[in-house]
Amino acid sequence: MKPTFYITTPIYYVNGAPHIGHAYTSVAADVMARFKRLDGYDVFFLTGTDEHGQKVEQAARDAGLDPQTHVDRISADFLDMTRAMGVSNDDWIRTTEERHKRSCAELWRRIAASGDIWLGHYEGWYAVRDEAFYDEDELTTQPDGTKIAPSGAPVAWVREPSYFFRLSAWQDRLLKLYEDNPDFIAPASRRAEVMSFVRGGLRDLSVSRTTFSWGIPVPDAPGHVMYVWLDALNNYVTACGFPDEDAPRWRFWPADVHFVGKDIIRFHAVYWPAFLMAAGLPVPKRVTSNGWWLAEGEKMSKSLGNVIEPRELVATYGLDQIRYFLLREKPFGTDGSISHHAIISRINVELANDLGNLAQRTLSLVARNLDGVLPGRGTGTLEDAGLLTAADALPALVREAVERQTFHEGLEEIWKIIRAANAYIDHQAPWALNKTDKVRMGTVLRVLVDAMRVVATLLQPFMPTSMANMLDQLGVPVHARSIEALAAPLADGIHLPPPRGVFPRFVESPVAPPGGPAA
Ligand code: ME8
Repeated sequence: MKPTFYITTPIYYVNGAPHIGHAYTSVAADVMARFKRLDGYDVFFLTGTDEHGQKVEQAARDAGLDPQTHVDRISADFLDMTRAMGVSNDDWIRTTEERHKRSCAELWRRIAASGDIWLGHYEGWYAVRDEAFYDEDELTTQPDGTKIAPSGAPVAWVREPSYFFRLSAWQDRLLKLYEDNPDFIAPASRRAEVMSFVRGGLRDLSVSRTTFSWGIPVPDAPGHVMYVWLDALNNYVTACGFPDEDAPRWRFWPADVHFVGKDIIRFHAVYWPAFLMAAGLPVPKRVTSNGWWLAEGEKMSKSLGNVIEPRELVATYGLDQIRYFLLREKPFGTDGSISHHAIISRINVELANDLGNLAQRTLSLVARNLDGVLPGRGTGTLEDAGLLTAADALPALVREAVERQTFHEGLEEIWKIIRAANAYIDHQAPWALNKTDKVRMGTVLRVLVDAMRVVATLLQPFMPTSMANMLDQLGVPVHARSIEALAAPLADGIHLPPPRGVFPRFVESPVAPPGGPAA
């Protein structure tokens, strides 16, 4: 039986249109899901939409729609974005679904049964934009006297009856969880932040609201709806069939990794494990957080009009090109900037030149000088062995990078081999060998095909369509494209199809691309 692997994205609020930040977290999680499948795991990959709470209710009101019509519409738009980004999720969860309401009611009952829920009054600051409570000392006073949260969201004073979760009782057990599991929170800088937050002491958390109704009712408590974060986090167990622990999907719980943005690490690394422990359920193994994308160096905002629409980027540059750019341009955990200039440079230098030309040069020589017949390796030289040994070492390096979410380093390792293969072909000059030593030419071309096969196999999770195309051209059968299959060599003498370019150069048209002209 294959080992299981459960991977999730945040479920996105349906208060506005999807932007590149949402697409990014989903694509990064998708790369890991696809890599794990390629590496022999039984993967369950979940994404979806977060549809309750005051913020969504307000967005519906602003749109002049009843909440259900509004959430149906925006959720469909997020699903469309998810498809457009090539995300290979196995399920699409919406928190307005019946299965989720049932699951939340049961989670609530279990936490209440453990004695960790009490009824009181909440009085304090709340930011609807973040759907989060803040302490006075976390806020900044603006010149006009209003207060804002660390995220920049405006806060308002609320006072209402509320149920509380006894978070204060979980401080030591949370700290023990972080200490016993150093990989639970990534990257390390976020882990340190969370640990210092928890060491600073935890206050009980308000987990129900009474001043609006767009939420999941608290069992046996008329007028109370669940705090949207309790509802939202629970999506991860709902999709595994909770509370039915005989459900086939329950085998995936606990999650192996939750992908989240750096803005929501506290909810996932503090509240979520505490809720689960209180309910007597196992906690996830890892919460990994991504940094922020800026648009041409600036924070994206509706008021600045610089919000990047992922589907427009894909229409302009191509899906695989954008997926590659997002994973290559910045380290996963840190902030980075999207600019048209940077996208074009990655496409033209790394995809079209380094990788595209390598394939084209090699495969057109096989087609032209060997009638498309894949030669055997023959007797190798030290240089051949150097390239092949480096290529053989690649799967382990990329696997490690994916496991740590250092995707850019994994890609850099792959590009080291691509650059080495380009240096090799220049030095061996197989085009010249065609006249002087045809046998040697065959060996050189075979070494190149074998190195490119490793590269294309490992790049599949990043650029699925282009790499399927490249593997077709390299003569790799569809059933032999896993990492394990690399151990078995391609048969000598097979016929390779005529080569076609995989990555065209991006030539700027006189019309400016969406989002303005290239910088
Ligand atoms: O927080 N750069 O949903 P949300 C990179 N519903 N990533 C970004 C980004 C940016 N500029 N902007 C957003 C919520 N993201 C809750 C989650 S989970 C149980 C509930 C990504 O629609 C990032 O992953 O505000 C962030 O965490 C997520 O979008 C927030 O999406």
